[in-house]
Amino acid sequence: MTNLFPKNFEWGVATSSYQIEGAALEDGRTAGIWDAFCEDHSRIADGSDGAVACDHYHRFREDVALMRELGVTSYRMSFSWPRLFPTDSPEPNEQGVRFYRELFAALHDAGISVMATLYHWDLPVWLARRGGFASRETAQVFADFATRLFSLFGDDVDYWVTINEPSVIASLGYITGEHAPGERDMAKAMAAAHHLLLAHGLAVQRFREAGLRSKIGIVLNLVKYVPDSPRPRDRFARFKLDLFYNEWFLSALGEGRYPPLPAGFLRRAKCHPDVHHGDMEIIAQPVDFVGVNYYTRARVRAAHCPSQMNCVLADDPGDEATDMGWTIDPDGLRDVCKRVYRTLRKPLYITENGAAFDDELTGGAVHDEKRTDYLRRHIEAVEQLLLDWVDVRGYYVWSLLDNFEWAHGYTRRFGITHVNFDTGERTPKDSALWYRDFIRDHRRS
Ligand code: PNW
Repeated sequence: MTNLFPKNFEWGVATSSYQIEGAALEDGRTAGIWDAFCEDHSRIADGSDGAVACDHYHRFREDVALMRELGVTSYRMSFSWPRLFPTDSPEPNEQGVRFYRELFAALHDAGISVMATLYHWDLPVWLARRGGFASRETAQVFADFATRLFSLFGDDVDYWVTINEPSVIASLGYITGEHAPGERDMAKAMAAAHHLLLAHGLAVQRFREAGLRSKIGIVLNLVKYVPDSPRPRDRFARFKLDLFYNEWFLSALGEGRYPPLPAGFLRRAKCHPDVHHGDMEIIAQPVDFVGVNYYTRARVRAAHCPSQMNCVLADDPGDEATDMGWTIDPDGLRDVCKRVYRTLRKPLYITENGAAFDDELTGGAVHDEKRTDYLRRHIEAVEQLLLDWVDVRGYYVWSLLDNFEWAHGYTRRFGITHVNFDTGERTPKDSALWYRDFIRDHRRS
């Protein structure tokens, strides 16, 4: 069989700090905005939080061993900001630094490369008190944080990611309030989106100044939006969601400008972000790669809903969906990657792709055929992209482990490894065994 995957293609798995680490208040870590958000238990489906999660902080060696068994070539993780900088002092928390050093050493010994995200939603409460990303100052504080991490971990990291999914932070964190910090304010959402992009650009600038050999990029979540019907109002609704979730970020990063808006749109609502002279050049600074998180396509319909631009998501009857209610559409991965590649012209990594299903652990195994099928079909879409001359250089499954799925708590399982949240016990699911065999048959290094 032909193997289209190039040499050095990264086959990976992904996680994030708050979703797996636990040890929330141990070894000097202070609270982050997710710890604070979860204190109101009504916000999380099962009233849970990430205080223990997968206890990865204590079990990371076992988790690296799992990755070694899988034969992955790369691991995408994120740093916990409140673990590394529990207060606004520039001195890092030594115990936090030690944890990531030990993790990177273990990965290095296993021959696994590291993709490290600086910000995967774990904002310290001390910084949230100063306004978090709704405040412009946070972009500067983030740049200083990034600079310290570049000097602490330098080339232990192969790929740096500045920000994970600015569009999801802006929408779920600041429009719907489903995620921390739980705001419902369009003006704040637009400000946060701008400050997240600015933070990204400033960090890239600092990275170039540091002169590291590793690479840097950003991770975007792209959704393939389709209109619920060919009616003009549904097509306009689709256009609006696509504008704010996808095009806004692509245009800023690729062209150094926000897309033109339909007349009077945000300005009428006084929501357009306050863009200072020079901001857009900082934002559009060249990156080394772009990470694409892709899960689903979504149908959009016009409806009376002023807080959400009069757009709502419609059901996708008859189409298969995961337990998140997300429609399975592997072709959507092709569409969004082609679009990102066309606008940004940078090597792509699929930095997250995966599915939540209600798995059952029986007799020491999890027969998760649906997840295997999801992964197989999306990896086939990646092969198609290579045939379309799109420069895709890696694919990371979300996630290595079942973990704390934000507002859904532990009720949604994305892992290819089952986690028993009472005992912490890990069991590779059938999908993990399938992925292991697939990598064995396709890696070429
Ligand atoms: C991504 N949505 O988040 C995150 O990067 C992960 O931390 C998360 O676990 C994963 O996807 C699965 O949800 C998203 O509602 C969260 O559209 C929500 C949405 C999209 C992405």
